[in-house]
Amino acid sequence: MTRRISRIATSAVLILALAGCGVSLNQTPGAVGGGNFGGLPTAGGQGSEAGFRNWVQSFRPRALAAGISPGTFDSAMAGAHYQPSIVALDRKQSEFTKPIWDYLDGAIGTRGATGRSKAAQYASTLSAIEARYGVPREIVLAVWGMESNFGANRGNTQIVPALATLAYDGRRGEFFAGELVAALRIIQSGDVDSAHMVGSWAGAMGHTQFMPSSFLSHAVDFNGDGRRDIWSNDPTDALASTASYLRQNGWRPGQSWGTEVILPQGFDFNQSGKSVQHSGSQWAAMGVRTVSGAPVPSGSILAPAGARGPAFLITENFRAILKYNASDSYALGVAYLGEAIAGRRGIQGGWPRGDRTLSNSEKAEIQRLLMARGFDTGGVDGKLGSQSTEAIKAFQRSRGVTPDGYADTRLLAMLRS
Ligand SMILES: [Ca+2]
Repeated sequence: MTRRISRIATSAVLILALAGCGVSLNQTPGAVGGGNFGGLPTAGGQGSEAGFRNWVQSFRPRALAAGISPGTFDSAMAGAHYQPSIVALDRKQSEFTKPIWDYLDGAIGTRGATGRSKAAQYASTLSAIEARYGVPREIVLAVWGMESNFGANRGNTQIVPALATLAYDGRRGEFFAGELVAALRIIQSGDVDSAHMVGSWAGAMGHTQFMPSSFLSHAVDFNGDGRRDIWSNDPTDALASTASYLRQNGWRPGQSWGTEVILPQGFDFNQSGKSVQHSGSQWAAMGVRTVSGAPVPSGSILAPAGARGPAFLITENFRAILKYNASDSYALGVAYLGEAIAGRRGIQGGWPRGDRTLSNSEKAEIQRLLMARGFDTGGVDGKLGSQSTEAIKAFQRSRGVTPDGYADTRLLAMLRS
């Protein structure tokens, strides 16, 4: 048996809940684009235009020290104003997130058909991308579908003012200050000017919603016109940049993301979760089989709705998708939108659709009660990530119930008693 701590669980990721997008998470990739920006006079939710202008001036020397020219900084910031509406979006916390089955229904929906028509429209481009990066077209198309509905929702928020507002606001100021420097670096490189650098309110840009730091690390000029252009109507550079991103984050050509599996009666759920990996033959020896009857690949078992829902055997390629966005739901959305685009079957197992959705305050209560009992969830934020799941499994083991890590009303009742 091999057992290791998932790189995903330990990597520093920033998860931005997108307003109105259920469990959809913004992407996490890349190194923050420069230096230590701590100590700036941030607004702490009490922002004003005057305070913003002061912040911009105090930020200027740091941007220049990071290699941004005075001309680039001053012209990009000249039209930037404080945007309270963006701060409001950043602070908006919905009390309910969709259960994974509703999220996947919404994420996939009719996009399989759209994806197939895009596959036909961009067939030669996608062939060239596959040949260069080894990422299959249905995965690249699925990321495009998930991120911007195939370019329909690329966002038209001015990125520099948005990032400057979020950096000044300060709730996650360090992160956004780094992304602002990365955005200025992109403008300085000539790929786009500040007026055309648009995207979503939290800084994700273009067809496949790259954060500026990810753009700097992974964007490519695939059509050879001299600019890395992920913004214009032609998706070529954005799709190639996405494939480049996945390849550089561990995508293995010729392998799949994984497959749905059927677990044997009495499966030991201590073996589930991304921190446990086995070879395909080891899984087969434990009685795990694929729904298709194909050989079981090597990897980890993921059972997002616990013992009463479907199970998946995920490979390194699934982990590469998680580098794009560290949410199991998101990665399954990409995987199964890809299956739909490729004309393959969807998820065969049934979800526990009758389960009542826990509110975020109930999830936070679960975390608090686990912490009080000595099971470390890594904090109380109402979001049940990898560490919370491990804490739930440890609690379930201590109570002698199936340690599937699934949080439902029964778990909450057990913790309250
Ligand atoms: Ca180009």
